[in-house]
Amino acid sequence: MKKSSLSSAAIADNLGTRFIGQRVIYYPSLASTNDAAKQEAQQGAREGTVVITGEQTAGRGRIKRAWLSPKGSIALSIILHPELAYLPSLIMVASLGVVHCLEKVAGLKPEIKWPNDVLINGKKVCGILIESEVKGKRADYAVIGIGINANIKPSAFPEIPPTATSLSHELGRDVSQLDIIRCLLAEIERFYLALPSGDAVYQEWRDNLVTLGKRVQVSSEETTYEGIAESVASDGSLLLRQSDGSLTKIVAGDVTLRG
Ligand code: BT5
Repeated sequence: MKKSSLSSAAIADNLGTRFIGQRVIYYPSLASTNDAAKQEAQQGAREGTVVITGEQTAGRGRIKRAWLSPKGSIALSIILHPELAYLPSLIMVASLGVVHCLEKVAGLKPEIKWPNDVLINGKKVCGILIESEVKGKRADYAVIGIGINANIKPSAFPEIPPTATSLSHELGRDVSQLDIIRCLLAEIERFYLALPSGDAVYQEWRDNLVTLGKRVQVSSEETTYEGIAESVASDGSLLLRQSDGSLTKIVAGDVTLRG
């Protein structure tokens, strides 16, 4: 069965990328691929190295939240050495990579919810966690961590909220994790390589955001804002029009759609 055929060789074989996925480190089980990738990066792993696992036992979301990745999920992290200026664009690269690969491989119509979720039919199927180490004017490394609910039944896990879905739940059948992973690595490299050529990645990301034009509530650190999600800036921040007419720039937060 295809889903049990995950291995470093199966993922990297004839992948056709320049660097992403040319080296793949596969573990059947791991605490967190982001933690392992950060360790690899600190030890000088080359750009494009991918750490991937069959299940995470301590997967992480943002701000110390847990991310559940039972067997049947996809959990991987990609090590990059981007220029500092490209760090804010990595969330765009990753989200668009996920959207394109789920369209191509699974025939689904995913949408991006600001700042780091990919949804299918309004439910979260993928979370993205980007972590980086900056030394002076240089990004020492960045790690793009991606978790996709592939062949799992979200309702079987009390820790996964009812706002989540999975690919198998949406399709009514299991998907090939290998096909999704290989496509994902190629798509992410394509968008990453497009960054120096201008605004195309930002524009496509903005145009795929389900959040824009909607009335939303945004919880950001200790403040909660409400208003219309008017646009996003090219640094990835959300521009929220509040009822007094003011425009607030929000760098990070959690969005709830209102009505
Ligand atoms: C995220 O955080 O959505 C980022 C998740 C990134 C996971 C990847 S997997 C590979 C790499 N290695 C890691 O250790 N992490 C990355 P956030 O927006 O903070 O969402 C976290 C919240 O999502 C949790 O508080 C739960 O409510 C919910 N959640 C947990 N597991 C989920 C799942 N499998 N599907 C949907 N929602 C989930």
